[in-house]
Amino acid sequence: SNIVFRKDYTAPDHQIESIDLSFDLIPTCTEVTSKIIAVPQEDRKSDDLILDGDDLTLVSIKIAGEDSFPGQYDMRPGKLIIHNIKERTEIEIVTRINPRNNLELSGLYMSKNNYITQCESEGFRRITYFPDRPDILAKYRVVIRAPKDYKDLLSNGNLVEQGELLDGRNYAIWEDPFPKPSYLFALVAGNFVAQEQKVTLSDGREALLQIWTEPANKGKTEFAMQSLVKAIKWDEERFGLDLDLDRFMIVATDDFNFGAMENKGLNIFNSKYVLADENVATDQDFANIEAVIGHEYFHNWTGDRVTCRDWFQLSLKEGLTVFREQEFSADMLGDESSRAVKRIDDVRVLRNSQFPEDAGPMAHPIRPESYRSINNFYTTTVYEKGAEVVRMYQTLFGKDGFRRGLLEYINRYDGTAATCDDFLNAMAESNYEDLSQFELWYSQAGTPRISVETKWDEIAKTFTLTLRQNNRTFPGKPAPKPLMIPVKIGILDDAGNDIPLQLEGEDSPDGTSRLLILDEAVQSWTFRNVSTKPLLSIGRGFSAPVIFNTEYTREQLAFLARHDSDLFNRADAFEKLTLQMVDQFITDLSRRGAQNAMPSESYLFAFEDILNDDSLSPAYRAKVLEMPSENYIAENRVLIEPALIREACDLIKRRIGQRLRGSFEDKIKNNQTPGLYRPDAADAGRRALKLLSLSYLAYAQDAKAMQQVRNLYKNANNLTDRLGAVNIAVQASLPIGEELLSKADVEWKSEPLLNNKWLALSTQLRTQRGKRPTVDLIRALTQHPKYQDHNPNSIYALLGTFFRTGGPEFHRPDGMGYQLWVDSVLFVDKFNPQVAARLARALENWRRYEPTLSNLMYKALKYVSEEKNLSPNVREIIEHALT
Ligand code: HT7
Ligand code: ZN
Repeated sequence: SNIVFRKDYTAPDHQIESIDLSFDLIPTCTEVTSKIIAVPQEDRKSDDLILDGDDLTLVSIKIAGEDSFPGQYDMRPGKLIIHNIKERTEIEIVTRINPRNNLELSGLYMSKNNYITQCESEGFRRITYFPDRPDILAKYRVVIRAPKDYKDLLSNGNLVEQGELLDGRNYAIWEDPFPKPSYLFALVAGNFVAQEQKVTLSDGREALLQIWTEPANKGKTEFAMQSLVKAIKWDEERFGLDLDLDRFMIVATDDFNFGAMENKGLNIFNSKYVLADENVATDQDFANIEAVIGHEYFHNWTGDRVTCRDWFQLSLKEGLTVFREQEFSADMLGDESSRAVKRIDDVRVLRNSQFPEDAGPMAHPIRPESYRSINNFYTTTVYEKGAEVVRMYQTLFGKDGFRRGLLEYINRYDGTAATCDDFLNAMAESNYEDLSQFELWYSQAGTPRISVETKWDEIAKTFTLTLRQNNRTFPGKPAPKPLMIPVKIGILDDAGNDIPLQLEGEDSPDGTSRLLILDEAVQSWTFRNVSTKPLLSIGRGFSAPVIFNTEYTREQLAFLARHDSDLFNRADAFEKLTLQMVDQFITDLSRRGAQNAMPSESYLFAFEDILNDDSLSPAYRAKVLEMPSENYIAENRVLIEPALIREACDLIKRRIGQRLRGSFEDKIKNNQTPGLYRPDAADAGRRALKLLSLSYLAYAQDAKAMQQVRNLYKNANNLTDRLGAVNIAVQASLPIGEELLSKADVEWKSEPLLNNKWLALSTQLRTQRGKRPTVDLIRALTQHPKYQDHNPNSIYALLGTFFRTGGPEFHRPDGMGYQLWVDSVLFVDKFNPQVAARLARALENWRRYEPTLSNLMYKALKYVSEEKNLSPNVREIIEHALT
């Protein structure tokens, strides 16, 4: 397979005005008839109409109503080329496909006996021959015929007709009034129940909302429906963007490669982002559902109405829509402290998974330059870093300026396929700003590092800040240029108050937070009237996706953690303090005999201070005091030693639990959530602080805490607590860990959502001396009835979680973890290359591990690379990892 380059883009020679599709649904032999109107473009380079096709059986072609004859068309691998299309021409193509065999879950496939489609990014070509590229926008009319036991036949747009055919089968006809790219096509057929609701839109129109699920899941869609209504209202209020359809549908399915899909008017969701009640979903799941429902809905404008010219522009819709989703979730929370929790969470995702990507072999700009398989580029760089880049426009221009720019972009490009440059220009022009340098965020990969230097002149009362940016260089690429980086800062005085900020040349101070624009390699700013010893707070609210290399002392970090008026930076200072301590523990432990190591008194003091600060919300305290993940700690070290990281973390948690017992017990007592379960932020925050406290006590092997964990499991009226209890028990290696896990195995009724939770929990079992290695258990669990061999959610829950978070249980010096990785990647690649490629990424940062492990990882990668029939998806990941 070939590499595709962004620079090679050329506009299509033919547009498709409309497509009439008809489906005769049969599991192993569905017939698809496609009638397209092809329109040659004035400035075309060729009269050949090039159609894509993958895994199709061609039955017949008619051109302009006539049966085709030899020489009128040619077949090439993956292409059907129809010659001599010099005028507007109708072409009818009949193909056969096999949805039952489609385990890739791309194109038309079956989930149990229901038919589902997934067309982004290149699935439509697995349904019929078509120019499957996002800059071809056509009007769709769809006829679905299915056996009479298929009651619900859905597609995009408006239902124009439905009924029974003479032979007793059912049919439905749908028409989508909005031209769309093929990747937004959707079809669903099956037997569902629908939750329905009507909403009145801002212009007085009424729209019908429907959430379709299998009958067994009736009653689990209430929260998703509320989320959808909130999302509709939010987009109206924040951006003046209304729902443009009379009907908006969501379908939930258990078999899905990704989170969800924004097909026009017919969103298809992984059921874990739709279905919820207190027994199958945790607080985090509820929050995710609100976010993903919002995300897909917001795509209706940013993705569907304005789409992408080519797949290199993916971040144009994804970065923007993630940003809109983040703002929506934050607005649903309201108060400052909850908003800070959301920001901390989003930044953790970025630092935990995007920073390593940007520092590793798969690094790419948010607008990639080339790919082998576009499906490998649905990455945290394109999504989350892309969202940070979009956020920077808002940081630069304010909410009003951002809204003006977004609406200008939509006005200019409505109904068309746009580029990242188009977005940038709309933003720049509607805010009268030159953003030519800002463009580099789209073309340069790597996380910028900024060194920070400060100087206080006590006599002159000036404070000078010098920032120096350093961007990652890539062999064979031009040297990186300085980026335009918005840096939000504040300065604290020695009592912890913000100093009013007055730059040299200004007549009077203006505010206590300032946005500095760093747009050169090195830049300095001098502030006046700084009469007490100042302490800098930098990158407030995480104003840019960069790393600040600051050289704070422990005391300074503890001071910021206590006083910074910016809640994000308070948390950040505390995190830095924790990371410093973890480093110290690792150093001590590696020299052995350091089992007595203790966190410093000042650390414990800062910790307890936050824990007991009732002016901070429980959610915020829980978020700040949670130990950084082992992966995040690894990311911050030069050499990764998983066993040492684990040992240090466990020991620190044990010590904290021992020392702060009283405060933790107090938090457990005071953060109960009696009465009916409510998934709102306030109650969720209390549960989080309670579980956090219980967890530290469990690490201290506190007898009372163990009893509390057991009781919590038994008496909980919700899954957050129940699952939290098992999680604590297994992670803290409590004697009851395995017992609770087996109880949950039996008691959690067979339900895909719960099965996957249970599988993921099992991966957290710690291997104890003389006991069966966890890796053995994971391998054995691939035969467990809760595990579905071909189901992506199963694979991610068990294998994905283990490879990503398994720590020393996965990174074993005997290589058994990597052997399971090899076997899994090769097994999954045979039927679902997209999912296999995601699993494959677990080893890409092998170079950073201690030599014994990195050697074994290298061998595992090499072994996979020697497999002859590797999919292009997995091949691309492995090749990058090895070069
Ligand atoms: N736009 C959607 C992407 C998606 C996808 C991509 C590749 C393979 C399968 C997929 N399913 C959905 C999801 C989104 O960002 O909203
Ligand atoms: Zn998206």
